[in-house]
Amino acid sequence: MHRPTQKYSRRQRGVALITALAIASLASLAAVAMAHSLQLNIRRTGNILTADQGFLYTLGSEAWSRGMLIRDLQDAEQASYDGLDEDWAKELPPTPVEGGQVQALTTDLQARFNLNNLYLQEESTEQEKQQAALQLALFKRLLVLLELDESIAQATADWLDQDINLQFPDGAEDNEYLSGELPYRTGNSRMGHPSEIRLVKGVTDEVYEALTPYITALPVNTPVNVNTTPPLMLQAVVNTLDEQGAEQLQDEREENPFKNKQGFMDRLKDLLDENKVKSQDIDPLISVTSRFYRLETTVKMEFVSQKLHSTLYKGDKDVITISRSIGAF
Ligand SMILES: [Ca+2]
Ligand SMILES: [Ca+2]
Repeated sequence: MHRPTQKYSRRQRGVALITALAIASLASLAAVAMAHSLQLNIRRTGNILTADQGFLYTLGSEAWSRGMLIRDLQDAEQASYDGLDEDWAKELPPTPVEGGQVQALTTDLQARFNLNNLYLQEESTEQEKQQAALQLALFKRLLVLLELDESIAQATADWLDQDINLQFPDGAEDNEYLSGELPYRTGNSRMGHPSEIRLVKGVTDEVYEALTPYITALPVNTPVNVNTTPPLMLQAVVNTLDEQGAEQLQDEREENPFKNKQGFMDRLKDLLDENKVKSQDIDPLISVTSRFYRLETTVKMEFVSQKLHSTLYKGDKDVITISRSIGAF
């Protein structure tokens, strides 16, 4: 009677041992999985905290840029013109901060062509239409200088204007876009971001890439600041100015920025034949001061880097942020 019991007992002990081993291995597997998930959670939380810290640094950079522009406003001489010799235009080189580094640069958005200068309402006056025509001619010249198709200028004007009448000969209205594979209509209003031009007829990725450094989309019409704009844009503004002349003006303004529009026109008349300077066509396109600025801040932290673009508006008494975007644009 004892033998079979012993046999069963041994067998049971074997089963119990295997069960115990299986439980132990399952428990260790679960422990490893839990530890792994805990580590991931710790890293994830760490990244969120670092990203938050980085974002706070970008806001700090914005306050720094704003402070520079406010100081510019408060000083009578600095307020009279805006040029690249001023404090706001100086880059903040990579600067160590707790947990990483910050780099920032404020640039003048009025160094660029404002696409929204082409915007026309149905009730626009004759004078506004004439101004828009001058802006259209400027945009065409910019496209030609960049070796791009100048018909993009008229298609952009049609995209922006409120009517659906085709401009002759290169315009494009709803019919052009509704017949595409992915149909859409024209904006018929000011652009919120210059990348909207990618929807306009003829604007490929390559075209957009070439245009990007030269265009902006601001909420009101703006002239080009001749103190900050690149030489190519100076040539687009003054159609009789060649590359050499534009570079000469760029060199001269480094030491002696233009303090008023007349100073620029006088210098142009010295540089070019006086008959070649059509003041009435150039004057409405230019300024020596700017209201809109772009701040690009790069924050590099351990495991996390981020870029913030802020658009700042300098009013008569204060400077405010009108938009922010995180990422490449
Ligand atoms: Ca200034
Ligand atoms: Ca239209």
